[in-house]
Formats: sequence, C-alpha cells, structure tokens
Amino acid sequence: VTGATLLERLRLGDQAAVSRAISLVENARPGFEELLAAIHPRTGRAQRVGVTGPPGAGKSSLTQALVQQWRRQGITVAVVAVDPSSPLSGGALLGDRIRMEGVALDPGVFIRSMATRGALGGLALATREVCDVLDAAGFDRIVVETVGVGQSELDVVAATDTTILVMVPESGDGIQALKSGLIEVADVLVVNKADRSGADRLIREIGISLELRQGARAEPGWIPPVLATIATEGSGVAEVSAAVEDHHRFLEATGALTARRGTRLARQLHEVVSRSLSRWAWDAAEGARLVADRRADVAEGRVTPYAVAAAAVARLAGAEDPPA
Ligand SMILES: Nc1nc2c(ncn2[C@@H]2O[C@H](COP(=O)(O)OP(=O)(O)OP(=O)(O)O)[C@@H](O)[C@H]2O)c(=O)[nH]1
Ligand SMILES: [Mg+2]
Repeated sequence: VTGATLLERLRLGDQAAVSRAISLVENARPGFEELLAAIHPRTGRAQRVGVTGPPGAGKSSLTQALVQQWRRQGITVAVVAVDPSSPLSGGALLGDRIRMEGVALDPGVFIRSMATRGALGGLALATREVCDVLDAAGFDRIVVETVGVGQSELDVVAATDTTILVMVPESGDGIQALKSGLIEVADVLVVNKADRSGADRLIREIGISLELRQGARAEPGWIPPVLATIATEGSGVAEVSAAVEDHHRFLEATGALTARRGTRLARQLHEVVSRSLSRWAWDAAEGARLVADRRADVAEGRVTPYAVAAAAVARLAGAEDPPA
C-alpha cells in the first residue's frame, strides 16, 4: 500500500480507497496520522448531520429515507453508524442496524459501521476522523447515526453540524431524552412511528420541555422544530430534510457554523495531541510492562495503583532529566 496512491484514489472518491482509508483510521494502524494530516486541508466542506435516539426508534429508517430524498436532489451522502454501547456486538449487530437495501448499490452513497475503539483516543475522536476521511473524499453530506441516550452519544453528536433526535411515542422517550440532556443538543426533534398512538401527546410534551429549557440551548435564536414522521412510509421526511436545510442556513447566517466548527477543531486538536503524548509516554515509560509486572502486587495489596503511576512518571522524568 503506498500512501500516495491511497490518497490519490481517496481524492477521486474511489469507494474501495475510502473503505481502506477508514479501516486505517478506525484501527489507528501505522500511517493513519500521516493520512489524516494529508487530507486535513481538504476537510470542512461536507455538511455533517447526527441522527441519534434510543434503540429501535427508527433512526436507520429515517436515515435511509433522507438519503433517498437527498439522492433525488443529486446530493452525495455517506452514512456512519456508531454504536458506543456495545463493544462486544461488533460488526454483526451494526450490520443489521444499517441495513439499507434501498440505497446500498448507489455509488453516490457510502455506508459504514463502527464499534467502540478500545485503545487511545476513544470513539468520538475516531468518528470525527472517519468523517474527515469522508469529507475529503468529497461526499456532500455525512450522516452519523448513533444509538442510545448517554454521554457517549453526546460526544459523538458534538462532531456534527446539525443533530436530529428521534423519539417514539410508546416508550417514555420524551422523559428519557429530557433526563439525558440530549434534548438540549438536538436541533431537530422527530417523533417517529407517528402511525402509533401517543404521538400527539409526545409532541406536546416535547414542546413544553423545549419552552422550559430555552435558556439551556446551545443556539439562541434557533427554535428546534418538533416533527412527526412515519419513516418506513416516507411520511414527514421531506419536512425533516427541510428542517435540516433551514438549520444549516441558520448556522451559516449567524456565524454559528464557523463557531461550531471552531470549537470542534479546538477539541480535536486537544484530543489528537493528547493521544500522541499518551502513546509516547506509554512507550517511553514501558507502561504496558510496568502495569503487567505490578498487577499482582496491586491485587494483593502490596502496592497501590497510585504508587505504580508515580513510578511510571518517575521513570519518564528520569529519562528526560537524568540525575547527575
Ligand atoms: N410502525 C412503524 N414502524 C417503524 C417506523 N420507523 C421504523 N419502524 C420499524 O422499527 C424498527 C426499527 O427501525 P430502525 O430504523 O432499524 O430503528 P433504529 O433506531 O435504527 O434501530 P437501532 O439502530 O437498532 O437502534 C424496524 O422494524 C422498522 O421497520 C414507523 O414510522 N412506523
Ligand atoms: Mg439503526
């Protein structure tokens, strides 16, 4: 694999090259940072949209319907499905989660799933970097689908320009979303499965919570619309798409897009430097060996984790500034 060829093919939007580049980045394999550095100047063009909400709410169904709508408008779309909650399920479940037969064969659509990346840096950073690859590959829009209503989802959606929160009538989602704080980061609220009873009530509840929480929202001046959909039938999807466009125009007009992207880049800078420093320090202090050697001592109470950590730092300090 020559990096130059991969980069060249990535720039042309070659799907096999996109896949290879994503694997490299996702698994932090040697050369991934060089690749990301090379594409960095070409990022920032794609519109990034997060779709989040509880399991089974219809996120993938809505995403598929949006993708179909956008393709009819000639917009190219990449979809990244992220599952922060299940390190064990790996690809199989994720594969199910984003089965999108209707769009899978279209070369203007790219679909990929990601599971928790165990090592340094974390899932939110890895997701952002995968989005950067897709951005550099020239996709107009990138959808990040993430399941759940916790802190990891908040971190993942923080990497997007516009966040759609999908809820369903029957499961007390409104309450959950309120508790989790997701409703405060949502730019567009969707009550899916509006063919089931209780949709109107949930819409009213969300409306009330939004009013109560006005002060807590990230973007003063934007009132998140609450829209009903039946994703599987495509009903209400055009309205969701229009709301995404409206929000994007709002962000552009108010300068909030630049601000959001600035915040995102600052955070990425911090995390990227932190990951490199951490990897360097682990290597230099032979951290893995130290931890393995002292595990039994810690388990049996002969030494504390803190003493081992202090010893690791002392090793590095010694290497940097050898005693006379
Ligand atoms: N009745 C009804 N069923 C729907 C609707 N939207 C989705 N479904 C069904 O709900 C189930 C879950 O839909 P998905 O789109 O996979 O939901 P998801 O939120 O992506 O699910 P996970 O990724 O597994 O969390 C599927 O069986 C869909 O066919 C809807 O508007 N009405
Ligand atoms: Mg899904």
